[in-house]
Amino acid sequence: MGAVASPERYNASTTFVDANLEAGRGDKAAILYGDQTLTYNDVAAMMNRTGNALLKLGVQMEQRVMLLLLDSPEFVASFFGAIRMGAIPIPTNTLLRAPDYEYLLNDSRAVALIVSEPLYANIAPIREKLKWLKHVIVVGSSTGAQNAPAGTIQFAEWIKNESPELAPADTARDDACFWLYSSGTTGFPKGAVHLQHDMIYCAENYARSVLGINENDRTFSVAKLFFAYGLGNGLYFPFYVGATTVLYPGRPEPKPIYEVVTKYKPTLFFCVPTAYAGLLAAEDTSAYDLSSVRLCVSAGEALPKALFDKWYAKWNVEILDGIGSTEILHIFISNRAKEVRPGSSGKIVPGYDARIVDEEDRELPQGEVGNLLIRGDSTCAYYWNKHAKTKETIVGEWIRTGDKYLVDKDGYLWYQGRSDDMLKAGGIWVSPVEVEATLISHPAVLECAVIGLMDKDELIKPKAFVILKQGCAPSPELEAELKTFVKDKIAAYKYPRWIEFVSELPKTATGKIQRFKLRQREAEFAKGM
Ligand code: 3UK
Repeated sequence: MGAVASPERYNASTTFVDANLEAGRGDKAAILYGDQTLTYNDVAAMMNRTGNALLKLGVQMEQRVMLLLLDSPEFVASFFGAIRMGAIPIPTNTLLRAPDYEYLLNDSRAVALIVSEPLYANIAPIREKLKWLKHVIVVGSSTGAQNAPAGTIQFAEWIKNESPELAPADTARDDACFWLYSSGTTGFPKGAVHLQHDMIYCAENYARSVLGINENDRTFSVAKLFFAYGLGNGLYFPFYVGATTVLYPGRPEPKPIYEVVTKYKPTLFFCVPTAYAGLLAAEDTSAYDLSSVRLCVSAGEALPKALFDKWYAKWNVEILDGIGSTEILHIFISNRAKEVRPGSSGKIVPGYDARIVDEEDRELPQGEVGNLLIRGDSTCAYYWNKHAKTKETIVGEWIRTGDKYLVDKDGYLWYQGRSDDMLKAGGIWVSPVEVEATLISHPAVLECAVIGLMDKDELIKPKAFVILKQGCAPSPELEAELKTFVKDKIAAYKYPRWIEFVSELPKTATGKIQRFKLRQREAEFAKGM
């Protein structure tokens, strides 16, 4: 199980592009983008032109090329074009700020940056501080070199006269292929180095085995391509089987998401829990049609049972929750169609093994909460220039996920929070996730976050920050009701001793609640008292 054949000399671009031409799919739609359709022949030509243009700039094997791109054909051509000529693309979060890009460009020593025009404003002010960056290529809606900002190259002009043919670089299956930066709770982001053989491993073991993806599928990922999650969903999964991907460059708001689904009729829909909640909260959905979708997928954070149920009741399609990570590249534990246990992450994906261990790395009995370790051949080789972090995280064949899990007697794995966000109340572990999931099932609650807070005896107890749904007003009665509600649903010691009604919660770019920011805020508040 899980062994995926890739020869010793192997360039990943051949699996995801050339193989489709060889299978006779050259004229088949690979990408739907606005009113454009790009066939697999078009993708191959654009990839090779981009690879040739990088070679002409003097970019060498193993040099890094940062991609700061909206979901678009240029993303696809840049990603596979760089891989093809042996350079290393780094798909990068488009929601960050100039100082973040300064760090990422200098840390990676990228020699070229390919950036969407609207995002260039975050690069222009830091150009002087970029020690290694030589070339900036701007993807604009406008054509003509004269329109590119000063000191940049215009993408369309850049590739226009290049040859559509390019032999793949002579890379090995274990060569670096691409990097993805992953941010922890502390310190700078870490560049996770993925190898040439990693994508095919996830495509075969998760996309084909678990989702049953095939050439008749059409994918749409609300999560953008620069996320490890979106990169599989919207690019190398569909390309692995010669399916079609729908790329949407805009903001993932409920209205455009529903419009894209209704218009392009995807069969596989990939999203994150926060966006599912937003889609469910949208007011009038009568004009939208999701009947094309055979499966929905959720990852990035745990999908509460209540969301699964509401979505199923509304759209009559299951959401398969699965957990993945940037380091492991894609989903390694997942629910399966018609075998979903809502609220769980599902079962281990073929090609991966899980261990749940205590603080001394001793295997725990079934049913006990412990640290999740994973083994599987899509795991990154190491973190770039972060030897200590690499050794802390990757131990032989195993990688520490930083997640708390338990496994039930049927092999379903249940997420219990991050190891760094767990709290104890009265000496007993409380999972903030469990308390949150309970609160969310209350009809007045839209979103919430739970952290540990010191009470007057300096003992940790749970505190909840609650965003109410539109039309619900904060009141002492509601506060009391929510406490009782939780006390009645789960163990009494878990109920939030304090509830603060708020209008927003601090979140990462991926939509994960930043509990540490709430803890910081509470600490500052206590100091000031
Ligand atoms: C958490 C989940 C509970 C968990 C990702 C799918 O999220 C992805 O990667 P990141 O590096 O974060 C990894 C961490 O996020 N998490 C993700 N999914 C779930 N927790 N239930 C889930 N379903 O703490 C994990 O360690 O941003 C997701 C595919 C590829 C990915 N990189």
